[in-house]
Amino acid sequence: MSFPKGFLWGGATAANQYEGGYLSGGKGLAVADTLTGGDGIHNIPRKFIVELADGTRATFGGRDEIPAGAKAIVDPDTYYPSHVATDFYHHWKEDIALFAEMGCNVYRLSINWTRIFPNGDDETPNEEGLKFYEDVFKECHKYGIEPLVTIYHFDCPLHLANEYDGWVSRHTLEAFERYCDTILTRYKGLVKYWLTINEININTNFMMNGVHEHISNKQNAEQCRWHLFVGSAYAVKKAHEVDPENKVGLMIAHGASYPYSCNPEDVWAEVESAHNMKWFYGDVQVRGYYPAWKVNYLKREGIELKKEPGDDELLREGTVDFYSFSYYSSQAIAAHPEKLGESAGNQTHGVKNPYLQASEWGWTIDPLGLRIVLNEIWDRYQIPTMVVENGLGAIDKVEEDGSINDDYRIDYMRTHIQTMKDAVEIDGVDLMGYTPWGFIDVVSAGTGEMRKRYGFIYVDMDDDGNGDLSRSKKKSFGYIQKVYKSNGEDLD
Ligand code: BGP
Repeated sequence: MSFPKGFLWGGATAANQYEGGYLSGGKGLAVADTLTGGDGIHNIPRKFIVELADGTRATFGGRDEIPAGAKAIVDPDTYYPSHVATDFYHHWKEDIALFAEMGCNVYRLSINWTRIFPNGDDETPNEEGLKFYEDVFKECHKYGIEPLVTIYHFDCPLHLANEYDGWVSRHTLEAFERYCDTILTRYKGLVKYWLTINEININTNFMMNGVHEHISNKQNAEQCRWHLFVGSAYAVKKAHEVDPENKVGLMIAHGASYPYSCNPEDVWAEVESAHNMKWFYGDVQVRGYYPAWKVNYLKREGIELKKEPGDDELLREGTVDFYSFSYYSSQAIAAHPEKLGESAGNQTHGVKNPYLQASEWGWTIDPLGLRIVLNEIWDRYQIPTMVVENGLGAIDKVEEDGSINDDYRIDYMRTHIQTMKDAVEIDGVDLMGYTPWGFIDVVSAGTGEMRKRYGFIYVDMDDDGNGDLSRSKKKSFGYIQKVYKSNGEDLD
């Protein structure tokens, strides 16, 4: 047997892309609730409507820099995909039953911070929100499904973003610590697997972390990262104090990256890119301190992190139990990319890899890259690892008879699970589990689209909010069920 007994098989979602019920049960607004839809295939970004300091309104792209003092708003005449999303809030029992039928023994979900603290920094938590997740976790246990909970997944409370510049501010970190105290205590015994900050390496911008000036102001970007690291370490330490049985992982977008050629300049460009995009975040959260190159960079740039006494110690004490990551694609990195074409992905922009095909959204499809990444993580850190996101975003066609024949998705899953298996069986990597992304259709984080679907379960909802939200099984549902029920032995 290649996958160990008790291997965690399941799927992953995030509250802001799945839950809906954006103001139900006492929930407050998060930044994600102010993000419109976009169109990824045609490169039209998601947008924010903001009120500027002088009271006028303006629209910005999701990844743009937003001027200091601007406040994102919900415009009554605009469609916001997260408001209903695919409505887990009203379908959770039905959905969890489907996850069980699929053969899942783990379900990765995130808690929406603003369901617990509507403004992020309220004095007391919202009991209705706490109760909602308690019921969800109990329902999971009914079926022998272990919840794996992401504490923070792209859902900075809007109040903290608008009034405090999000994670640039110590105030946001302190509010986050209170939020951690509350959920870790409340769900003791119900949740034992936790992830701290989703894709901590992805961005420091307003969309992810409520930061206005994150490009022109490097100090802001670095201060935001510092607070995220301290917050993550706090969560780990607290989780261990609350219950020594708790196991806590980091969460990094960890695609594979290759030098474009054997020209040492390309090789060095890849080393630098991997440092910046991946290893910095892993090193801090696994080893507990900033690597030398980063310390030197901060000095060179004249950036001085604002720290409080005890922060450095906390970073060392709050190192993670396992290395969990998302894997979708790979990048080829060149020293002189301007001479070559570009390829897209969720991590960084590289250049086109002539050996690989890409998805409709331009994300390269590279199953062997997953084995490479699993090996590099295991070789570097020697702690258990887990693939907590992986999958293919594609346009699905519903046939006359209601069936969805997503063989392209089955191919993607089969080839990726095979390389995971090789990593375990041949390379000896300590892999704990696998939770493919959006195993039920959810709103795309990057583009706000519904048509970019990852699920094995289809949800009737389109890009404009039309659909009855009914659930149906795609062909891939049967495939993944067979894989899970055979503990990864039957991949044909
Ligand atoms: C990761 C996020 C997820 C998710 C996924 C797919 O970056 O953690 O939230 O959405 O990528 O990306 P997208 O939805 O943009 O296709």
